[in-house]
Amino acid sequence: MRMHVHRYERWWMTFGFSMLVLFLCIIFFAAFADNMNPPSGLQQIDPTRVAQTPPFDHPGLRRLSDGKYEVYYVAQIFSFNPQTVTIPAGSTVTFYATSPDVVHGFSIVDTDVNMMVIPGWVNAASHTFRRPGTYLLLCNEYCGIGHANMAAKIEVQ
Ligand SMILES: [Cu+2]
Repeated sequence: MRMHVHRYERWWMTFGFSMLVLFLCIIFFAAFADNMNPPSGLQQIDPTRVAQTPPFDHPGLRRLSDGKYEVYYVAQIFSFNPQTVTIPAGSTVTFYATSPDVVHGFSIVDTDVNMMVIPGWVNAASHTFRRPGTYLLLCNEYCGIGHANMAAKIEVQ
């Protein structure tokens, strides 16, 4: 016995299946050709001991060499520590962030730095700041009542 499938039904099934194949192709292309992958090999940290664990016991800016910096951030309800860092234009900065409480976001406006800050993990992202200006660092994961005020600044001079 052969099941009858209406013509429109068949069109939509073909359309749906084609879209699925198309999306999978895009994901595979992004992963293997563009090398876009979820962060891996991340560093772990005890979230109850962030304030005692170097280098997060002294969050802030470290100068590695000319034009190379790193910043260690603690994202905690509802602020970032440090609140402001100042670097010369043209610097490449690696941002390290962790959280002792809940999941936060770490997004720097006008850059492609956008990561999650997850308790128990240290996440990292780098950016080269070519243009001088004040860059806004925002939490973009809803973390509670004060979420909207959770921000910090990066001054590029
Ligand atoms: Cu938030």
